[in-house]
Amino acid sequence: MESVTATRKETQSQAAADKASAGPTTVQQETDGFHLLIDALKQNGIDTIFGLPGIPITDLTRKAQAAGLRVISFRHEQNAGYAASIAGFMTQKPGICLTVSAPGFLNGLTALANATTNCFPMILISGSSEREIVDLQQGDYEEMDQLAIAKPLAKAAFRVLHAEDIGIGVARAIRAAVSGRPGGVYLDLPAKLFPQAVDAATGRNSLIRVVDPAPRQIPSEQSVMRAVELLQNAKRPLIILGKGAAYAQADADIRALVEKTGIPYLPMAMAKGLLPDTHDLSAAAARSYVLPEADVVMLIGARLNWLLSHGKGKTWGGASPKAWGGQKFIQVDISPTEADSNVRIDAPVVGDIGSCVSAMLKAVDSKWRKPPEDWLTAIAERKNKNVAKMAETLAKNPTPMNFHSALAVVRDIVKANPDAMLVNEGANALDFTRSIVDMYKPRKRLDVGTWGVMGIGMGFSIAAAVVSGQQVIAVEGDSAFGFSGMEVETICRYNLPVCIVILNNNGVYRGDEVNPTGGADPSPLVFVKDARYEKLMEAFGGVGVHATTPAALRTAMEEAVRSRRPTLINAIIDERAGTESGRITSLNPTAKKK
Ligand code: ADP
Ligand code: TZD
Repeated sequence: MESVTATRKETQSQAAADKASAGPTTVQQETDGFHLLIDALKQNGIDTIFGLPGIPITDLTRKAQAAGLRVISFRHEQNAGYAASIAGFMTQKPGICLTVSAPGFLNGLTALANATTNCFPMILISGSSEREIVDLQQGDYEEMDQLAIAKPLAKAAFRVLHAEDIGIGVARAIRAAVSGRPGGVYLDLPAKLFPQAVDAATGRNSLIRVVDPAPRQIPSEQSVMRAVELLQNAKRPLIILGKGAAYAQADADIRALVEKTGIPYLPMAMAKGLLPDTHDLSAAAARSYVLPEADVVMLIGARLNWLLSHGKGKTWGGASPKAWGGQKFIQVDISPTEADSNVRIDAPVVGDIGSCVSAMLKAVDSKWRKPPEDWLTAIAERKNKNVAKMAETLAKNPTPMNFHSALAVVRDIVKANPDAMLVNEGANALDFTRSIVDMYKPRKRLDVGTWGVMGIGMGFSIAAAVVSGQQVIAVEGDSAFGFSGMEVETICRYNLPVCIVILNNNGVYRGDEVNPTGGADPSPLVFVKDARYEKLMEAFGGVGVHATTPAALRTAMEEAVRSRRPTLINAIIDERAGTESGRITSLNPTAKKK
């Protein structure tokens, strides 16, 4: 896309303007902010916008669609934002979320902050009100100083005031979103900007096709050698793959590094499938054994944050919650300031994961000695024991269903459809799915990420379907689903192959709590009992199923995958099934006074 879409003076009809935009005309041509923005995005390979129309961006959504961009219109900006962020994760291109001013912007902002936290590249583009009025606080329609509010939550934030600066604004936003550690970027576009007329040639010349937006960052040779030497001399080495490794799309080299070194690995939730979960070297089923036992741990695109107990405490064999376990750490990461954030990193390797892993592969030569046999055997023993125990649990068929008997079905369906995208949120619904449902291919599992945020479900599902064209299976807690449930209309409207499975236990974590006073209000943790979520899907023309047995769940999921129709399966789980906060119960502050 080279050409700047041409528009003529306002006096001409829309039809004439459309004709003009279709091909060259002889009249003097002008373009405007609307078209410059669309052209700037298209020139940079952006093909989809996730958003919600209204003043001042309604016409932008219309014109973007007319110009061939895919515009996915949501029911709430937060879901559009989550969709954009995960599209960024899947494609390495910034996902675009488009919102109106103040409240629309704020609705999108949670997703932007979540994107920054998770290192997903995303650009939130919001229309904003009249600068002069906002700055004098004179009470404009949807008045808000959006740039100032976005700044602390975004990796970068920019405002464009003149149409001929749109090209620069978009270029800066793209570079900020995808270079180095990816993140969320805010782009503020005041309403006045869109109709500003610019001479077409000047406009065309102002656009930038960003060259090499995420340049490779080559690690120093010394850092690679230091890391490889540490690994080679380890007695009990372990690799931890994080979602940064999945994002990097260096799948073949990462697999080769694991296999060539013969080092067992643990995938973080969104790195599952980078190597198939059934791989011999996966230590996932022996997690609580390998973390404290390992002597050298190499993190590839994973931070030592709360998800890894900050690299210390009991999980790592430390004597007390703050005590270090004594492991030596290698950290492969694009951010030079990530190392030493929680414990000492003995061998930081700073660079992009593709370059780092390929340099390490080269350094692992034919003289490489695989890890000691006793380490591998000890892991295999733990693994086999745990897998056998889990198989026993999964084979049970209790009435009502529990998480295990329902997820045994999901596990089979994913195994039979390894290209399907799996979206997952909830507490128990998250933890059990992560450990029970094996993934076979990279970047197929999308979940609550670094914040453990509820509400990503439908936004992620919509983006996953739009970006990949594959079947999406969304495994949702009933509470989790509620955060974005209205988007089932969006799923039906775009006829997306999304199969939602709600593991419905009537509440947050579980459904059997009562009001301790005996009063009429229900407990804050429970919902309407036996809620018929499937009817929500039926309301918009999709398929709704009420499933009370694994057999019914299986039939419904198979049919959903076969038909690719929007489907919501309300899978009824024992309301006593579930632990408060799932696996992270210990993070709940509890009152000392009973
Ligand atoms: P997880 O939650 O799976 O443990 P995190 O989100 O904590 O993963 O960590 C991801 C890490 O990956 C971040 O520290 C980020 O800087 C890093 N990262 C992201 N993309 C790349 C890349 N292309 N190359 C190197 N590091 C990357
Ligand atoms: N709000 C937001 C935005 N994110 C959160 N993580 C929470 C609230 C707190 N929260 C959790 O951490 S999990 C969860 C909430 C409300 C829902 C758990 O219930 P569920 O899943 O029905 O989704 P299970 O399977 O019943 O545990």
